[in-house]
Amino acid sequence: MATLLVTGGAGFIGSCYVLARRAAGDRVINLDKLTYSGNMGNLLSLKGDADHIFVRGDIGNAELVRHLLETYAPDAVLHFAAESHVDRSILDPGAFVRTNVLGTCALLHSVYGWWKDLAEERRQTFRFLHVSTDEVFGALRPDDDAFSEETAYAPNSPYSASKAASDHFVRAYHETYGFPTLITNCSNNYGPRQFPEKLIPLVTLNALARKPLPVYGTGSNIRDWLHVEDHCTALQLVLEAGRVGQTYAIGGRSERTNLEVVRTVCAALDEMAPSREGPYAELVRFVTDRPGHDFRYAIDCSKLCRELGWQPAHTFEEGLRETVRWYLDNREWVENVQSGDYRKWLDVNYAGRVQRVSA
Ligand code: NAD
Ligand code: TDX
Repeated sequence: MATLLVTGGAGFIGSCYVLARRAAGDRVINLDKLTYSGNMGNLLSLKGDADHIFVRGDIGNAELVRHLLETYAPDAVLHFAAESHVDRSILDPGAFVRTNVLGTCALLHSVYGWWKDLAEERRQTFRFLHVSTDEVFGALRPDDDAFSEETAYAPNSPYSASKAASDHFVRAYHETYGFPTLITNCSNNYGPRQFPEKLIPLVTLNALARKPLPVYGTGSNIRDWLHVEDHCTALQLVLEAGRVGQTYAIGGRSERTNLEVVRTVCAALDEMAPSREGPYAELVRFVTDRPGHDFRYAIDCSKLCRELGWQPAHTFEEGLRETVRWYLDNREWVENVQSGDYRKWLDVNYAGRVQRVSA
Protein backbone atom coordinates (compact mmCIF):
# COMPACT_ATOMS: atom_id res chain seq x y z
CA MET A 1 0.00 0.00 0.00
CA ALA A 2 1.46 3.34 -1.06
CA THR A 3 0.74 6.72 0.55
CA LEU A 4 0.01 9.38 -2.06
CA LEU A 5 -0.32 13.14 -1.63
CA VAL A 6 -2.74 14.23 -4.35
CA THR A 7 -3.37 17.92 -5.07
CA GLY A 8 -6.65 18.91 -6.72
CA GLY A 9 -8.25 15.58 -5.85
CA ALA A 10 -11.76 17.06 -5.63
CA GLY A 11 -11.68 18.15 -9.28
CA PHE A 12 -12.69 16.22 -12.37
CA ILE A 13 -9.52 14.22 -13.10
CA GLY A 14 -8.07 14.28 -9.58
CA SER A 15 -11.21 12.74 -8.08
CA CYS A 16 -11.20 9.97 -10.70
CA TYR A 17 -7.59 9.21 -9.76
CA VAL A 18 -8.32 9.31 -6.02
CA LEU A 19 -11.28 6.92 -6.38
CA ALA A 20 -9.15 4.52 -8.44
CA ARG A 21 -6.28 4.54 -5.95
CA ARG A 22 -8.56 3.99 -2.97
CA ALA A 23 -10.14 1.07 -4.83
CA ALA A 24 -6.61 -0.30 -5.32
CA GLY A 25 -5.84 0.08 -1.59
CA ASP A 26 -3.48 3.08 -1.55
CA ARG A 27 -3.79 5.68 1.21
CA VAL A 28 -4.59 9.13 -0.19
CA ILE A 29 -3.97 12.54 1.33
CA ASN A 30 -6.11 14.87 -0.77
CA LEU A 31 -5.12 18.55 -0.68
CA ASP A 32 -7.68 20.73 -2.45
CA LYS A 33 -8.68 24.37 -2.08
CA LEU A 34 -12.25 23.64 -3.25
CA THR A 35 -12.41 26.45 -5.80
CA TYR A 36 -15.54 26.66 -7.98
CA SER A 37 -14.53 23.43 -9.80
CA GLY A 38 -13.57 21.42 -6.71
CA ASN A 39 -16.50 19.47 -5.37
CA MET A 40 -16.82 17.16 -2.37
CA GLY A 41 -19.76 15.62 -4.24
CA ASN A 42 -17.12 13.96 -6.46
CA LEU A 43 -15.85 12.03 -3.44
CA LEU A 44 -19.14 11.02 -1.81
CA SER A 45 -18.38 7.31 -2.00
CA LEU A 46 -15.29 7.89 0.22
CA LYS A 47 -17.29 9.32 3.14
CA GLY A 48 -16.04 7.76 6.39
CA ASP A 49 -13.01 6.19 4.67
CA ALA A 50 -10.09 6.50 7.12
CA ASP A 51 -7.53 6.06 4.32
CA HIS A 52 -8.80 9.08 2.41
CA ILE A 53 -7.63 12.12 4.31
CA PHE A 54 -9.15 15.26 2.83
CA VAL A 55 -7.50 18.59 3.64
CA ARG A 56 -8.95 21.84 2.38
CA GLY A 57 -6.02 24.10 1.58
CA ASP A 58 -3.88 25.85 -1.00
CA ILE A 59 -0.88 24.25 -2.72
CA GLY A 60 0.88 27.60 -2.12
CA ASN A 61 0.60 27.25 1.67
CA ALA A 62 4.14 26.06 2.42
CA GLU A 63 3.50 25.54 6.13
CA LEU A 64 0.47 23.33 5.47
CA VAL A 65 2.23 21.32 2.75
CA ARG A 66 5.27 20.78 4.99
CA HIS A 67 2.99 19.63 7.80
CA LEU A 68 1.28 17.11 5.50
CA LEU A 69 4.61 15.80 4.22
CA GLU A 70 6.02 15.36 7.74
CA THR A 71 2.84 13.82 9.10
CA TYR A 72 2.10 11.34 6.31
CA ALA A 73 5.51 10.83 4.61
CA PRO A 74 4.04 10.14 1.15
CA ASP A 75 5.73 7.88 -1.39
CA ALA A 76 4.71 10.26 -4.18
CA VAL A 77 3.01 13.58 -4.91
CA LEU A 78 0.55 13.73 -7.81
CA HIS A 79 -0.07 17.34 -8.76
CA PHE A 80 -3.46 17.91 -10.43
CA ALA A 81 -4.48 21.20 -8.77
CA ALA A 82 -4.85 24.02 -11.28
CA GLU A 83 -7.06 26.63 -12.81
CA SER A 84 -8.12 24.57 -15.83
CA HIS A 85 -10.50 26.47 -18.11
CA VAL A 86 -9.13 28.33 -21.15
CA ASP A 87 -12.08 30.77 -21.39
CA ARG A 88 -11.63 31.81 -17.76
CA SER A 89 -7.92 32.38 -18.41
CA ILE A 90 -8.82 34.82 -21.17
CA LEU A 91 -10.92 36.87 -18.76
CA ASP A 92 -8.65 36.58 -15.69
CA PRO A 93 -5.07 35.48 -16.46
CA GLY A 94 -3.87 36.51 -12.97
CA ALA A 95 -5.67 33.62 -11.27
CA PHE A 96 -3.80 31.22 -13.59
CA VAL A 97 -0.44 32.77 -12.78
CA ARG A 98 -1.19 32.55 -9.06
CA THR A 99 -2.21 28.89 -8.93
CA ASN A 100 -0.57 27.26 -11.95
CA VAL A 101 2.75 29.11 -11.86
CA LEU A 102 3.30 30.50 -8.35
CA GLY A 103 1.31 27.72 -6.65
CA THR A 104 3.20 24.99 -8.50
CA CYS A 105 6.55 26.67 -7.72
CA ALA A 106 5.66 26.90 -4.04
CA LEU A 107 4.53 23.27 -3.96
CA LEU A 108 7.67 22.12 -5.77
CA HIS A 109 9.87 23.98 -3.34
CA SER A 110 8.05 22.64 -0.29
CA VAL A 111 8.23 19.05 -1.51
CA TYR A 112 11.83 19.39 -2.66
CA GLY A 113 12.84 20.87 0.75
CA TRP A 114 11.32 17.88 2.54
CA TRP A 115 12.62 15.27 0.06
CA LYS A 116 16.25 16.41 0.14
CA ASP A 117 16.58 15.47 3.82
CA LEU A 118 15.07 11.98 3.47
CA ALA A 119 17.20 8.84 3.81
CA GLU A 120 18.92 7.92 0.55
CA GLU A 121 16.68 4.91 -0.13
CA ARG A 122 13.49 6.99 0.23
CA ARG A 123 14.98 9.75 -1.93
CA GLN A 124 15.54 7.19 -4.68
CA THR A 125 12.00 5.82 -4.73
CA PHE A 126 10.05 9.08 -4.21
CA ARG A 127 8.30 10.64 -7.25
CA PHE A 128 6.69 14.01 -8.02
CA LEU A 129 4.28 13.59 -10.94
CA HIS A 130 3.13 16.83 -12.58
CA VAL A 131 -0.11 16.50 -14.54
CA SER A 132 -0.02 18.78 -17.57
CA THR A 133 -1.70 19.33 -20.90
CA ASP A 134 -1.10 19.05 -24.65
CA GLU A 135 -2.07 22.72 -24.95
CA VAL A 136 1.50 23.75 -24.03
CA PHE A 137 2.55 22.73 -27.58
CA GLY A 138 0.29 25.28 -29.29
CA ALA A 139 -1.86 24.50 -32.30
CA LEU A 140 -1.55 22.06 -35.21
CA ARG A 141 -2.66 22.54 -38.82
CA PRO A 142 -4.80 19.81 -40.42
CA ASP A 143 -1.86 17.86 -41.90
CA ASP A 144 0.77 18.41 -39.19
CA ASP A 145 2.20 15.43 -37.29
CA ALA A 146 0.71 14.96 -33.83
CA PHE A 147 2.45 16.44 -30.76
CA SER A 148 5.03 14.23 -29.08
CA GLU A 149 7.50 14.57 -26.19
CA GLU A 150 9.89 16.21 -28.68
CA THR A 151 7.53 19.01 -29.77
CA ALA A 152 8.70 22.53 -28.88
CA TYR A 153 6.53 24.50 -26.47
CA ALA A 154 4.41 27.26 -28.06
CA PRO A 155 1.49 28.03 -25.70
CA ASN A 156 -1.15 30.40 -27.07
CA SER A 157 -3.61 31.02 -24.22
CA PRO A 158 -2.97 32.39 -20.73
CA TYR A 159 -4.00 28.92 -19.46
CA SER A 160 -1.51 27.05 -21.63
CA ALA A 161 1.20 29.66 -20.95
CA SER A 162 0.74 29.14 -17.22
CA LYS A 163 0.84 25.33 -17.59
CA ALA A 164 3.95 25.63 -19.80
CA ALA A 165 5.66 27.75 -17.15
CA SER A 166 4.83 25.18 -14.48
CA ASP A 167 6.21 22.35 -16.67
CA HIS A 168 9.46 24.29 -17.09
CA PHE A 169 9.84 24.71 -13.34
CA VAL A 170 9.24 21.01 -12.74
CA ARG A 171 11.86 20.18 -15.35
CA ALA A 172 14.27 22.70 -13.80
CA TYR A 173 13.92 21.11 -10.34
CA HIS A 174 14.95 17.79 -11.87
CA GLU A 175 17.89 19.22 -13.82
CA THR A 176 19.11 21.52 -11.04
CA TYR A 177 18.51 19.53 -7.86
CA GLY A 178 18.06 15.97 -9.11
CA PHE A 179 14.49 16.08 -7.79
CA PRO A 180 12.70 12.92 -9.09
CA THR A 181 10.01 14.38 -11.33
CA LEU A 182 7.74 13.02 -14.05
CA ILE A 183 5.66 15.17 -16.41
CA THR A 184 2.63 14.07 -18.41
CA ASN A 185 1.01 16.09 -21.22
CA CYS A 186 -2.47 14.82 -21.90
CA SER A 187 -5.13 15.65 -24.48
CA ASN A 188 -8.77 16.64 -23.77
CA ASN A 189 -10.45 14.48 -21.14
CA TYR A 190 -14.13 13.64 -20.91
CA GLY A 191 -16.16 11.51 -18.53
CA PRO A 192 -18.30 11.68 -15.38
CA ARG A 193 -17.97 14.61 -12.93
CA GLN A 194 -16.51 17.16 -15.36
CA PHE A 195 -17.50 20.68 -14.42
CA PRO A 196 -20.09 21.90 -16.96
CA GLU A 197 -18.03 24.86 -18.18
CA LYS A 198 -16.22 22.40 -20.52
CA LEU A 199 -17.67 21.54 -23.93
CA ILE A 200 -19.15 18.05 -23.41
CA PRO A 201 -21.00 18.56 -20.09
CA LEU A 202 -22.00 22.10 -21.08
CA VAL A 203 -23.65 20.90 -24.28
CA THR A 204 -25.27 17.91 -22.55
CA LEU A 205 -26.85 20.03 -19.81
CA ASN A 206 -27.82 22.93 -22.10
CA ALA A 207 -29.53 20.48 -24.44
CA LEU A 208 -31.55 18.91 -21.62
CA ALA A 209 -32.65 22.43 -20.61
CA ARG A 210 -33.49 23.23 -24.29
CA LYS A 211 -30.92 26.05 -24.20
CA PRO A 212 -28.70 27.01 -27.18
CA LEU A 213 -25.63 24.82 -27.74
CA PRO A 214 -22.81 27.35 -28.26
CA VAL A 215 -20.28 26.19 -30.86
CA TYR A 216 -17.33 28.57 -31.21
CA GLY A 217 -16.57 29.79 -34.75
CA THR A 218 -17.48 27.18 -37.36
CA GLY A 219 -17.11 24.14 -35.09
CA SER A 220 -14.22 22.86 -37.21
CA ASN A 221 -11.58 23.03 -34.46
CA ILE A 222 -10.25 19.58 -33.57
CA ARG A 223 -9.52 18.00 -30.19
CA ASP A 224 -8.13 14.54 -29.36
CA TRP A 225 -10.46 13.06 -26.73
CA LEU A 226 -9.52 10.62 -23.97
CA HIS A 227 -11.74 9.10 -21.28
CA VAL A 228 -10.68 10.33 -17.83
CA GLU A 229 -10.26 6.76 -16.53
CA ASP A 230 -7.80 6.01 -19.33
CA HIS A 231 -5.87 9.16 -18.40
CA CYS A 232 -5.71 7.91 -14.80
CA THR A 233 -4.46 4.43 -15.75
CA ALA A 234 -1.74 6.13 -17.82
CA LEU A 235 -0.76 8.32 -14.85
CA GLN A 236 -0.44 5.27 -12.61
CA LEU A 237 1.80 3.49 -15.13
CA VAL A 238 3.99 6.58 -15.44
CA LEU A 239 4.19 6.83 -11.65
CA GLU A 240 5.15 3.18 -11.24
CA ALA A 241 7.43 2.65 -14.20
CA GLY A 242 8.13 5.99 -15.91
CA ARG A 243 11.75 7.05 -16.21
CA VAL A 244 12.65 9.82 -13.77
CA GLY A 245 13.00 13.26 -15.35
CA GLN A 246 11.05 12.21 -18.43
CA THR A 247 7.90 13.50 -20.08
CA TYR A 248 5.10 11.26 -21.37
CA ALA A 249 2.49 12.40 -23.89
CA ILE A 250 -0.97 10.87 -23.32
CA GLY A 251 -3.77 10.92 -25.88
CA GLY A 252 -6.78 9.03 -27.13
CA ARG A 253 -6.06 8.86 -30.87
CA SER A 254 -9.65 10.10 -31.15
CA GLU A 255 -9.59 13.34 -33.09
CA ARG A 256 -13.00 14.90 -33.66
CA THR A 257 -14.17 18.33 -34.76
CA ASN A 258 -16.17 20.18 -32.12
CA LEU A 259 -19.25 20.00 -34.30
CA GLU A 260 -18.90 16.21 -34.55
CA VAL A 261 -18.64 16.00 -30.76
CA VAL A 262 -21.71 18.19 -30.23
CA ARG A 263 -23.72 16.19 -32.78
CA THR A 264 -22.68 12.91 -31.13
CA VAL A 265 -23.88 14.20 -27.75
CA CYS A 266 -27.17 15.27 -29.36
CA ALA A 267 -27.66 11.88 -31.02
CA ALA A 268 -27.06 10.08 -27.70
CA LEU A 269 -29.59 12.34 -25.98
CA ASP A 270 -32.14 11.87 -28.79
CA GLU A 271 -31.96 8.18 -28.01
CA MET A 272 -31.72 8.25 -24.20
CA ALA A 273 -33.88 11.28 -23.40
CA PRO A 274 -35.95 12.09 -26.50
CA SER A 275 -37.58 15.52 -26.48
CA ARG A 276 -41.07 16.25 -27.81
CA GLU A 277 -39.76 19.63 -28.94
CA GLY A 278 -37.51 18.06 -31.61
CA PRO A 279 -33.98 16.72 -32.11
CA TYR A 280 -31.41 18.33 -29.82
CA ALA A 281 -29.12 19.25 -32.73
CA GLU A 282 -31.66 21.95 -33.67
CA LEU A 283 -30.34 23.85 -30.65
CA VAL A 284 -26.81 24.26 -32.11
CA ARG A 285 -25.77 27.91 -32.44
CA PHE A 286 -22.49 29.10 -33.94
CA VAL A 287 -21.20 31.85 -31.67
CA THR A 288 -18.33 34.33 -31.65
CA ASP A 289 -15.07 32.41 -31.57
CA ARG A 290 -12.70 32.07 -28.60
CA PRO A 291 -9.85 34.58 -29.09
CA GLY A 292 -6.64 32.77 -30.09
CA HIS A 293 -8.61 29.53 -30.48
CA ASP A 294 -6.09 26.70 -31.13
CA PHE A 295 -7.16 24.93 -34.32
CA ARG A 296 -6.13 21.36 -33.63
CA TYR A 297 -4.57 19.19 -30.93
CA ALA A 298 -3.43 15.61 -31.48
CA ILE A 299 -1.10 13.42 -29.45
CA ASP A 300 1.34 10.77 -30.56
CA CYS A 301 1.34 8.54 -27.46
CA SER A 302 3.61 5.84 -28.90
CA LYS A 303 6.29 6.34 -26.20
CA LEU A 304 3.75 5.59 -23.46
CA CYS A 305 2.35 2.58 -25.34
CA ARG A 306 5.78 1.19 -26.23
CA GLU A 307 7.63 1.74 -22.95
CA LEU A 308 4.83 1.22 -20.45
CA GLY A 309 2.34 -0.95 -22.34
CA TRP A 310 -0.55 1.51 -21.97
CA GLN A 311 -3.73 1.16 -24.04
CA PRO A 312 -6.98 3.09 -23.56
CA ALA A 313 -9.92 0.88 -22.55
CA HIS A 314 -12.70 3.16 -23.86
CA THR A 315 -13.57 4.03 -27.43
CA PHE A 316 -14.79 7.61 -27.83
CA GLU A 317 -18.29 6.67 -29.00
CA GLU A 318 -18.94 4.18 -26.19
CA GLY A 319 -17.25 6.39 -23.55
CA LEU A 320 -19.27 9.41 -24.63
CA ARG A 321 -22.54 7.49 -24.41
CA GLU A 322 -21.64 6.34 -20.89
CA THR A 323 -20.79 9.93 -19.99
CA VAL A 324 -24.10 11.29 -21.29
CA ARG A 325 -25.86 8.51 -19.33
CA TRP A 326 -23.95 9.57 -16.19
CA TYR A 327 -25.23 13.16 -16.48
CA LEU A 328 -28.77 11.88 -16.97
CA ASP A 329 -28.52 9.61 -13.92
CA ASN A 330 -26.85 12.11 -11.58
CA ARG A 331 -29.26 15.03 -11.50
CA GLU A 332 -28.44 15.82 -7.88
CA TRP A 333 -24.75 16.29 -8.69
CA VAL A 334 -25.76 18.48 -11.62
CA GLU A 335 -28.10 20.65 -9.54
CA ASN A 336 -25.42 21.12 -6.89
CA VAL A 337 -22.84 22.43 -9.35
CA GLN A 338 -25.29 24.67 -11.21
CA SER A 339 -25.05 27.25 -8.43
CA GLY A 340 -25.38 31.02 -8.66
CA ASP A 341 -21.66 31.27 -9.46
CA TYR A 342 -22.06 28.90 -12.37
CA ARG A 343 -24.98 30.87 -13.79
CA LYS A 344 -22.92 34.05 -13.43
CA TRP A 345 -20.12 32.40 -15.45
CA LEU A 346 -22.55 31.48 -18.27
CA ASP A 347 -23.62 35.12 -18.43
CA VAL A 348 -20.05 36.43 -18.42
CA ASN A 349 -18.82 34.04 -21.12
CA TYR A 350 -21.81 33.71 -23.44
CA ALA A 351 -24.10 36.75 -23.16
CA GLY A 352 -21.96 38.97 -25.42
CA ARG A 353 -21.36 36.38 -28.18
CA VAL A 354 -23.25 36.80 -31.44
CA GLN A 355 -25.33 33.67 -32.21
CA ARG A 356 -25.93 32.26 -35.71
CA VAL A 357 -27.93 29.22 -36.80
CA SER A 358 -25.40 28.27 -39.49
CA ALA A 359 -21.64 28.62 -39.50
P1 NAD B 1 -10.65 20.89 -12.43
O1 NAD B 1 -10.79 22.36 -12.62
O2 NAD B 1 -11.85 20.03 -12.54
O3 NAD B 1 -10.02 20.61 -11.00
C1 NAD B 1 -8.99 21.40 -10.43
C2 NAD B 1 -8.96 21.12 -8.93
O4 NAD B 1 -7.87 21.86 -8.37
C3 NAD B 1 -10.23 21.57 -8.21
O5 NAD B 1 -10.67 20.57 -7.32
C4 NAD B 1 -9.77 22.82 -7.45
O6 NAD B 1 -10.51 23.05 -6.26
C5 NAD B 1 -8.31 22.51 -7.18
N1 NAD B 1 -7.49 23.72 -6.99
C6 NAD B 1 -7.45 24.82 -7.78
N2 NAD B 1 -6.58 25.71 -7.29
C7 NAD B 1 -6.04 25.15 -6.17
C8 NAD B 1 -5.05 25.58 -5.23
N3 NAD B 1 -4.44 26.78 -5.35
N4 NAD B 1 -4.71 24.75 -4.22
C9 NAD B 1 -5.32 23.54 -4.09
N5 NAD B 1 -6.27 23.09 -4.94
C10 NAD B 1 -6.62 23.88 -5.97
O7 NAD B 1 -9.51 20.45 -13.45
P2 NAD B 1 -9.29 19.05 -14.17
O8 NAD B 1 -9.93 19.09 -15.49
O9 NAD B 1 -9.56 17.95 -13.23
O10 NAD B 1 -7.71 19.14 -14.43
C11 NAD B 1 -6.78 18.61 -13.49
C12 NAD B 1 -5.37 18.80 -14.03
O11 NAD B 1 -5.24 18.12 -15.26
C13 NAD B 1 -5.00 20.26 -14.31
O12 NAD B 1 -3.68 20.46 -13.91
C14 NAD B 1 -5.16 20.40 -15.82
O13 NAD B 1 -4.28 21.37 -16.31
C15 NAD B 1 -4.76 19.01 -16.27
N6 NAD B 1 -5.33 18.56 -17.56
C16 NAD B 1 -6.68 18.63 -17.76
C17 NAD B 1 -7.24 18.15 -18.95
C18 NAD B 1 -8.72 18.20 -19.22
O14 NAD B 1 -9.14 17.89 -20.34
N7 NAD B 1 -9.56 18.53 -18.25
C19 NAD B 1 -6.39 17.62 -19.92
C20 NAD B 1 -5.02 17.57 -19.68
C21 NAD B 1 -4.51 18.03 -18.48
O1 TDX C 1 -19.05 26.63 -25.22
C1 TDX C 1 -18.08 26.13 -25.81
N1 TDX C 1 -18.12 26.02 -27.18
C2 TDX C 1 -17.09 25.51 -27.91
O2 TDX C 1 -17.17 25.44 -29.14
C3 TDX C 1 -16.92 25.64 -25.12
C4 TDX C 1 -16.83 25.72 -23.62
C5 TDX C 1 -15.89 25.11 -25.87
N2 TDX C 1 -15.96 25.08 -27.22
C6 TDX C 1 -14.82 24.52 -27.99
C7 TDX C 1 -13.47 25.09 -27.61
C8 TDX C 1 -12.53 23.92 -27.84
O3 TDX C 1 -12.12 23.90 -29.20
O4 TDX C 1 -14.75 23.13 -27.69
C9 TDX C 1 -13.40 22.69 -27.57
C10 TDX C 1 -13.20 22.12 -26.18
O5 TDX C 1 -13.29 23.20 -25.26
P1 TDX C 1 -13.05 23.01 -23.69
O6 TDX C 1 -13.95 21.92 -23.21
O7 TDX C 1 -13.14 24.36 -23.04
O8 TDX C 1 -11.58 22.42 -23.66
P2 TDX C 1 -10.19 22.99 -24.24
O9 TDX C 1 -10.19 24.45 -24.36
O10 TDX C 1 -9.86 22.20 -25.47
O11 TDX C 1 -9.21 22.59 -23.02
C11 TDX C 1 -9.37 21.33 -22.33
O12 TDX C 1 -8.46 20.38 -22.74
C12 TDX C 1 -7.13 20.51 -22.33
C13 TDX C 1 -9.31 21.51 -20.82
O13 TDX C 1 -10.23 22.51 -20.42
C14 TDX C 1 -7.93 21.83 -20.36
O14 TDX C 1 -7.87 21.87 -18.93
C15 TDX C 1 -7.01 20.76 -20.84
O15 TDX C 1 -5.69 21.09 -20.51
